[in-house]
Amino acid sequence: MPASELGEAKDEQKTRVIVIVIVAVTAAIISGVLLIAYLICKSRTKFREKMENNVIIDRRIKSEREDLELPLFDLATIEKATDNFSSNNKLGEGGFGPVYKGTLIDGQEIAIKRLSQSSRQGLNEFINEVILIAKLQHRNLVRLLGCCIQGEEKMLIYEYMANKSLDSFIFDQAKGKILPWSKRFHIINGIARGLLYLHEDSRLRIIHRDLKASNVLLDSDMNPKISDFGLARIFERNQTEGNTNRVVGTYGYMAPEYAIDGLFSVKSDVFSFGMLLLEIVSGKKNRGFYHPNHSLNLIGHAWKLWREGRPLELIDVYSDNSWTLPEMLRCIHVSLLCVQQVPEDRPNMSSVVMMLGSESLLPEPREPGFLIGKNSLGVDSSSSKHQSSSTNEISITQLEAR
Ligand SMILES: *[C@@H]1O[C@H](CO)[C@@H](O)[C@H](O)[C@H]1NC(C)=O
Ligand SMILES: *[C@@H]1O[C@H](CO)[C@@H](O)[C@H](O)[C@H]1NC(C)=O
Ligand SMILES: *[C@@H]1O[C@H](CO)[C@@H](O)[C@H](O)[C@H]1NC(C)=O
Ligand SMILES: *[C@@H]1O[C@H](CO)[C@@H](O)[C@H](O)[C@H]1NC(C)=O
Ligand SMILES: CC(=O)N[C@H]1CO[C@H](CO)[C@@H](O)[C@@H]1O
Repeated sequence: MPASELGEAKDEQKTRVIVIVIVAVTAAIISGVLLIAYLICKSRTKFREKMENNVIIDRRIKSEREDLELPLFDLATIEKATDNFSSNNKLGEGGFGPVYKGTLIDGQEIAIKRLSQSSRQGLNEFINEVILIAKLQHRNLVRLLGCCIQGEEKMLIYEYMANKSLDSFIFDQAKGKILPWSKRFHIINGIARGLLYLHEDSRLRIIHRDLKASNVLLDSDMNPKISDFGLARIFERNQTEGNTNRVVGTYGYMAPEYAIDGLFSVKSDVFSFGMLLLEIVSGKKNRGFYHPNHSLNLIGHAWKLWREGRPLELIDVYSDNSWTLPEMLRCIHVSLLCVQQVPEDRPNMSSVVMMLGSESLLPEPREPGFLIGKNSLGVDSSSSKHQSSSTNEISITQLEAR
């Protein structure tokens, strides 16, 4: 091969290498730029989505509010009423955030439920509560006065309940004593009528799903009002049963078919009502119930005493003679009917209200669900050792059922 040709070939090779290098470098730069642009775009979209979501939710709440003619409170008014959310005015923790007491300029007392800003789940419950409770009006349901939506702040404003929640009375040795039987019976009937309204008499059919002593509030005359509709569900008129993968509620009050299979219906609320009834009558908690002679929970204990024909041993809270035997026996009887294992066996709320108010003969209860206490979701029932029982009563909102 001649030298000149050889040189040409070498030059060609050089050019090729240069071209390849240039192409490679360009490609790398371009893809780098594209990648950066993509990342920026993505984070922007995410941010925008978040903002849009927020706007959509705010708009939704606002339109619901307008439909419902729910008054809007100014943030400054609320800050003033609660002394800037001072810890002195904090009443406790509700379903989706802290609850404060406030006093408006005109002297009216209010309770404010403030959505904690980190809680995504809380937002759903907040909206649920706005939509539901604003449509409901009954003297045994807590009344929503308005809401406050301003910037990041979202709050619901309720009438103030002077005597706090039912659990602070019935589970307290000292305060329990000042709650005579007549008041207890009044409270029981009020809760039953509130629940009946939710199930059958309102425009909607509503399953509360988290009925428990701490969700029953008492006004200054000790009238009971059901509160906390964050977990409630609306049913179609013709719907009888719902199913969920997310079992929410509170252990100790959940019906077995709900806790285990996620099936809820008016009858799972009836179970919770029966449980609550048993707690009001006995002054004891189902969860954390302890008896030296067996490992049954409160339902199991009541059932045992009932079958042995000595139901009145359930009761040791009344030092006075204010109670009337037939009423009390009837309440125990009705509560056992409500907590029966099979949902179809449980009475509906109209029957419950009727049974509580009459002296008609009641059917014999069948075996209740959840007789065994302490973590008894189908596990070892013969264990008789008493574990340190948790009296934690926070509603569970994140539990996966299956
Ligand atoms: C509440 O706090 C904010 C900021 O911390 C302050 O600007 C405002 O004046 C306070 N309002 C009252 C009523 O104290
Ligand atoms: C309830 O009724 C509506 C129409 O009125 C119907 O579309 C729906 O399928 C019914 N649901 C059930 C569970 O029967
Ligand atoms: C437990 O059983 C014993 C023996 O049967 C009995 O004497 C005692 O009263 C029971 N305890 C309670 C709290 O019922
Ligand atoms: C409630 O139960 C009673 C007795 O079983 C029944 O007659 C009545 O139709 C029921 N009410 C509703 C609304 O289902
Ligand atoms: C039993 C009980 O504590 N009742 C109280 C309910 O609230 C009113 C108003 O604050 C009090 O006057 C009652 O004593």
